[in-house]
Amino acid sequence: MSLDRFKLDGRFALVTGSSQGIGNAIARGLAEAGATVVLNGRDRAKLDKALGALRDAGLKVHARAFDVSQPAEVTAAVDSIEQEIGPIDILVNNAGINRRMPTEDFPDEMWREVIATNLDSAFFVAKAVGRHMIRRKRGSIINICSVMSELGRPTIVPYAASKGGVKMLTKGLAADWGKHGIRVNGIGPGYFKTPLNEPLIKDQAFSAWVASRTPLGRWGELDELVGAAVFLASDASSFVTGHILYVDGGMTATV
Ligand code: GCO
Repeated sequence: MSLDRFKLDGRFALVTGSSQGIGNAIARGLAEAGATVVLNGRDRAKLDKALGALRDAGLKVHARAFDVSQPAEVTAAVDSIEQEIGPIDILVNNAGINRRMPTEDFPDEMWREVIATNLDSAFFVAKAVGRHMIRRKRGSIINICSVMSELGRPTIVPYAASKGGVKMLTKGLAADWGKHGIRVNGIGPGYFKTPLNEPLIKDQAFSAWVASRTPLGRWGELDELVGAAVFLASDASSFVTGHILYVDGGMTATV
């Protein structure tokens, strides 16, 4: 039955930055497809709230608070998850922040914060999880890119640079780890209603621009990302690696 290929029963998934927004929606979707999911975030209170909500929905979830931009914390947390919860079959590198300011005013420390949270973290977590996946000769890694992996927009130059890097990290890891049976793909969200975009959603002119610039004529809803995540996490995409799947209402396909 072809739909069986989308099932994740018996699989373990780690989703970074999954207390809210895109990460939380994807974590819920992978759990609903049968996976045991480990949530991650830096804020323990937010993480516990997210854990409770998914457990109340009857889903198999755990939580681990660690800072994905700190390699030592990442290695310790990943090894602990592998020992105490299960082998990580699926990694979703989602953790990310955005800061908006003209480049000439952008503080150097804020550049470092954006690159560390969005790009360094994906490398550190992929490496820590990848070592275990290599031993098992299997795994699926999904890096959350962005339409900004392809396009520039004023005031978010560091964010776009970080997401361009995540796109090429995805293709590089696909090249490096295909021989180990590990698939590495990306999802490139368009404009979704998330806490990260709160200021933009409230800006009526900007929100109208998003609708006019998007062929489907609207912002995306978070559950519209779940299908792409389950596809790339599951055997339904067993011969897909190095691919960036844009879930953007057509924004990157058009001017
Ligand atoms: C912005 C937004 C975008 C989107 C998203 C698109 O400031 O333009 O935050 O970056 O949220 O990244 O993929």
